[in-house]
Amino acid sequence: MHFLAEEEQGPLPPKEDFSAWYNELLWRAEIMDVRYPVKGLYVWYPHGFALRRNVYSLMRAILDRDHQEALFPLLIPETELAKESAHIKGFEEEVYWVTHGGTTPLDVRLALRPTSECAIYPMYALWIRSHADLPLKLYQVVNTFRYETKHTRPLIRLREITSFKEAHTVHASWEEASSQVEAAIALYREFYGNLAVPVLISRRPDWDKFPGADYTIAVDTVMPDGRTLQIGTVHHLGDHFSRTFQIMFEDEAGEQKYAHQTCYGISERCIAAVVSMHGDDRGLVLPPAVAPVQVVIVPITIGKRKEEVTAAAAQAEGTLASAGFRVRTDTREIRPGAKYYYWEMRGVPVRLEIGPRDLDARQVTAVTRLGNRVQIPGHALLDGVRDLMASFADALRERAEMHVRGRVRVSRTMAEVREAVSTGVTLAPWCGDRKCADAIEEATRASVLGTEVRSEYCPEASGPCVICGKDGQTALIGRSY
Ligand code: P5A
Ligand code: ZN
Repeated sequence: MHFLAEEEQGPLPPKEDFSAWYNELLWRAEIMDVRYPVKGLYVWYPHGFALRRNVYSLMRAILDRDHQEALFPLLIPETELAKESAHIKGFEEEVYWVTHGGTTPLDVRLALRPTSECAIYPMYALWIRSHADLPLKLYQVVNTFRYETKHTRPLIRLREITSFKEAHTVHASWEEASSQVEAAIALYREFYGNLAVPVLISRRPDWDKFPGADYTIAVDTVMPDGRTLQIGTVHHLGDHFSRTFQIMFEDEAGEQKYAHQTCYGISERCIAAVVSMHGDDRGLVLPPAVAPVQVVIVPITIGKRKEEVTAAAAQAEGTLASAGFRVRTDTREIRPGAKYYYWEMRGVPVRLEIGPRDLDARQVTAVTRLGNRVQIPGHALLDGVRDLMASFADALRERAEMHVRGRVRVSRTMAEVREAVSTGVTLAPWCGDRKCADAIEEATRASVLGTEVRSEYCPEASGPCVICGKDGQTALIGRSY
């Protein structure tokens, strides 16, 4: 990896130039290497992988309260994938096919899962017998493959999604499944709350719902350039798949009934959101909850008293590590300035500097990744770092909320919509007709993302539709990734 004098690489492109900044940051901070020779497939560096592990641990901790983790196969026989007609229609252009075993053509072609409904539901049909088996709530974290034709981007639009967390639930009634949809939205809210990523939640227009769903609720965030990124979706599947796959149960009265289902998913886009939301011109800025290194200690050992400084650094590391902090001491033989640069690029929340002057004053100097500098007395190191870390996390959250708040506007006319979507998203009255949504898109290159918007950042905006003037409800409109 690149341990060369990093400062010599020159500064990152400014975050204002978002695409250039994003691409450059991903490899300099050692998140992803984009040089793998297949389009849309990328490599996780160890630092990126450590971030991924922490982010997905948060997700697992939330899901494990009332879901169980399982694992289903990657390959789906064509006969299963083609069973649900809306589903296969939605995915047919995106499926990768395995057609041969060696040189022998397969009797039944095998799809690389684009998502796992058709791998999981035939098994659910075998497993579910009675109302006592319900609700069933399973999830898996797997790779999925989608032959995306839009511009591919690391972590954002992949052909191999490496970190697809998909949950699949089964219920006795449509109403129970819709309560599960609400529960899943709450889980995703909590998850993104932990990552300090503000979200906008809305119901996708019918033509944009998941293939095979009754309705889709989407979680979007607003990227630094004002475009939205869909970072999670929750689908009410009704009984479409249970009728297709014969997922039936005997109810309390002894009658055979079709089950009702939901599914919901998140990909490594959640990491794209963390990187993009919090990063700055000097590199990554990571929330302490997921930072692979939470505290880096830089001993200032130039000149005399090297041993004393080294011992103090080791003692500080021991104190913090045994309290559960992920802490590293950087003892490399390079200038302290080069170390600061290196760890700032990688998003470490708190840096401790310990030098001769700190020894004399019986203190350490602590600097957060947002530039807050304080002296912590040696005897109060643990509490001092805890407090500083907590205030850093709060500041990060506030900054992200300010960003999103500043990018959301209410519009009443098409002129206002056009203006608003050049820098962010807008809430505007829309009648619900696809024709009007198409007209908005044609005029602004922004689309109707959803209605029934739920977010503390989004005021109500009903009134006459911005296109036809008929009665309209509040619609979330934006340009999306
Ligand atoms: C829900 C889980 C599904 O596939 N089946 C199981 C349902 N929904 S989805 O909306 O199609 O995908 C879920 C989320 O995955 C992200 N996503 C992607 N991320 C990176 N690259 C892609 N090509 C890609 N496609 C989808 C989105 O965040 C989406 O909400
Ligand atoms: Zn209209």
